[in-house]
Amino acid sequence: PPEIRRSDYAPFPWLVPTTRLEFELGLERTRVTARLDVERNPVAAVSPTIRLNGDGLELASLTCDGGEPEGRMMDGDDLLVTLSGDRHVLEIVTEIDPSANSQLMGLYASGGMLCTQCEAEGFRRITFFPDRPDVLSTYSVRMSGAKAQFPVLLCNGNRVDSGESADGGDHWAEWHDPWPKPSYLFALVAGDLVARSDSFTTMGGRDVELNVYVRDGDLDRTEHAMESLKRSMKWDEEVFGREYDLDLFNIVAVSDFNMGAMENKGLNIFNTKYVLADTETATDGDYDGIEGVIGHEYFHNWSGNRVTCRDWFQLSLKEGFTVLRDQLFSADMGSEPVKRIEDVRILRGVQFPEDSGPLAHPIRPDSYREISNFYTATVYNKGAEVIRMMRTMAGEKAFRRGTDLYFKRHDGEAATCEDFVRAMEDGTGLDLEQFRLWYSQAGTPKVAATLSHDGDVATLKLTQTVPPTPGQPDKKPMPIPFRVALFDRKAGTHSGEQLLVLDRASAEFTFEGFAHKPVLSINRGFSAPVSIERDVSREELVFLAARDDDPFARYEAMQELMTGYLVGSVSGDLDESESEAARGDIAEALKAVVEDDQLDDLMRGELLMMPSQSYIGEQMLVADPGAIHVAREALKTDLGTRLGEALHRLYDRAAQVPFSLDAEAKGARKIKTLVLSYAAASDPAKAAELAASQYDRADNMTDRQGALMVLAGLDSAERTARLLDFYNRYRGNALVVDKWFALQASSLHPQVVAHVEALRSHPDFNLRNPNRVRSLYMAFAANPAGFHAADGAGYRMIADLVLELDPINAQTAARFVPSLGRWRRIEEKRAAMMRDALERIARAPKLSRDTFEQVTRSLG
Ligand code: B3K
Ligand code: ZN
Repeated sequence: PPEIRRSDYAPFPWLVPTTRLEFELGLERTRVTARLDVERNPVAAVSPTIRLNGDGLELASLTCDGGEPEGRMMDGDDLLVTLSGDRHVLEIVTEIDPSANSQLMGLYASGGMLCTQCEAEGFRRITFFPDRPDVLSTYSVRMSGAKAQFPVLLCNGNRVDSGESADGGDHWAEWHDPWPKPSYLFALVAGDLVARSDSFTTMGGRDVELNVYVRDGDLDRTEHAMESLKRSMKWDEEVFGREYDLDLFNIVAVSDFNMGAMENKGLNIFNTKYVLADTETATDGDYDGIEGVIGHEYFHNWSGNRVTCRDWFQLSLKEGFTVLRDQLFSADMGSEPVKRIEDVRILRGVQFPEDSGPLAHPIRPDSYREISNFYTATVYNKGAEVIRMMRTMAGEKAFRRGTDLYFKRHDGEAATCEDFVRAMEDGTGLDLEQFRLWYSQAGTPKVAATLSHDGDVATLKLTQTVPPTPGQPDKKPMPIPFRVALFDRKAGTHSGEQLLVLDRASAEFTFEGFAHKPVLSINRGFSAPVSIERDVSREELVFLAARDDDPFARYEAMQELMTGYLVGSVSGDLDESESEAARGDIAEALKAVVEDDQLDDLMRGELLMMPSQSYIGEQMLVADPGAIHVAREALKTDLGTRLGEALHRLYDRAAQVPFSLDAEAKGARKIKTLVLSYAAASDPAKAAELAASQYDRADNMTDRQGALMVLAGLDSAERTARLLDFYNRYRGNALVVDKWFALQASSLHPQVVAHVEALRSHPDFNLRNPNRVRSLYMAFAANPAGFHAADGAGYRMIADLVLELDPINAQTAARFVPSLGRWRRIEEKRAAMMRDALERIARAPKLSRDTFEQVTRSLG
């Protein structure tokens, strides 16, 4: 497959002002008639042909201006038509079989209904079309089909007409979307659905009808989604001044979906996982996830749809910005510090490893073979961090001037990241010349920070290095904004936070008026997505963990205390007395957190959480997953033992809090399961008993799943009985059965590999349903104890899965490759087996473009 380059961009020679589509719907046979008005694009090079992209399509008929076109030919899957005039009407008929579409791109069948997924390049699986985001067109759609099978017919925009056939067997609907859009935002749904309906009045007084469509029987699990939608609409008006622009907003939940959801204009299509919730079946995390994704897709109406992307290299223009918008929304709806910590955990747990591995790429990539492979944590989450840094440097007010200008300037256009940065410069007054490096350079900057003290002057020396990444051996220094405070260690306070921007390889900053050496609090709020090596004593970390008034910095001090110890202990750098002293300090710091009555439980839970195995591995050049696992579990055992009583008191207190969805009750639930997991390491028998009782008494899914998660890792009688009970209780509810698979695949149980192998043959396992595949295998690939099993069985299992899944669903298959691609950072025995697994995939005779690209880059 060819490599597509950002530098090769050229405007499309043709405009398509209007598109009329007619769908004669059937699960096994759908006939699509497309009528395109095309005219020459005055700002593009003149071309004698028009390229209409296709992907596996059969052309049934083609006319140009009602007759035979002057010329036509196939170029691979694309159709080239000769056009000699300035304006033409093309009519294209294709026939497709949605039931055979297991890739879930284009028009496909899911549980008896029809739906679409067109981003990034799915529309070309429906009809021949210039399937690129810079071709904007106004769509009118007529859809018809059997009334009994497809009682509900939905499309983008507004429904303008409908009716039925003389015998009443078929019916039809006509839809018109007044907003010009690229083909990737097209959507259609036909099926037997019911809706929760509501309305929202916008700030300009427009009454918008809102519907959340689900399968019959799921209606009473849609309240939270609807409430989240209304909150999103209100928030975007208040915080970004963005108003909704149609009279109708529909959300449809489908159970077969490649990712979370899709922002199609006026017709968002969602994975059921991000719509359905009630307290019996959804955890607190599920509730938060729904609110965040509903917000994200809604916010795309402006950042994505009204202003879209010129080409797919600009993906972060809409995704990075929209992730930032959904993060700010969720922070406003709940606990801001806890949301920030969660977002940083995702960034460091997923994006940092990506940025330091073979798949590293800038947030605005320079080339790709398959664009689906670039819907990454780098484009999304690092992209959000980059925009967040501009907001930090500009301040909230000026940032809003920048976003207002961006929307005003580019409304109705297909824009670039450069357009965004320029609007930010013009709106805020910032000079972002050097800052643009954040768009072009990959790799996580490392910053060394040392604080010295002389007389009454403290000097902070900062030195940055941006590591080499594939294709980018040499890097330039980037501007890195640090929120910093210097604490007086006696008073325990500081005299104000400052923003320092490190924009050279190395710089010194001085601070006067310190009789004693202060304690440095740096990268407060995680103001820059970098990793910091600071010269800090354990005593200072204990101080910050207890006293820092920035919640993130406090969390960070706690993490650093534990990470420092674990890295030292795995590398054999600590002797017994140093180890003992470190563990003692960690335990004291945790105890202070347990007993600090100023803390709410949601935040307390963050401070008590151990760093993840992958985060610890990331701190080492070459990691031994087995050794890290052992060290981490040993620390958990030690802490659980030392803090036993304090933790159990905390548990008993939390257990008194009755169920509700408010922050206090959510915090109590978080604490309970956290205490159980420490107990599982220090006193497994007691933990099993406590977890079993939490499970049995649970009146909500958070408590039940938390208890079962702990039990799943223990070899006890309680385990088997509760796992069986859970399955029997919820069989038939796909989203909960997904949890049942995931709990077992992510467990600490020594037999986890065998468990996953057995679950593969379970009658409820289904390779065609991405949620089910992810629930078993993504959970497993993220479970270091299983995936990194010393004999390589975990690697072989993932390679087998990729090979089997690739012909069925390439996008989902390719998402499993990066876990094996980490081999260079893993000790040599395992690394060799990981490479073997990758090579075995690479040797397969017919790989998808998706998997081929990921495997080649991972081996390269
Ligand atoms: N824009 C879609 C992602 C589409 C992924 C296609 N492989 C969802 C989102 O980010 O909101
Ligand atoms: Zn998005």
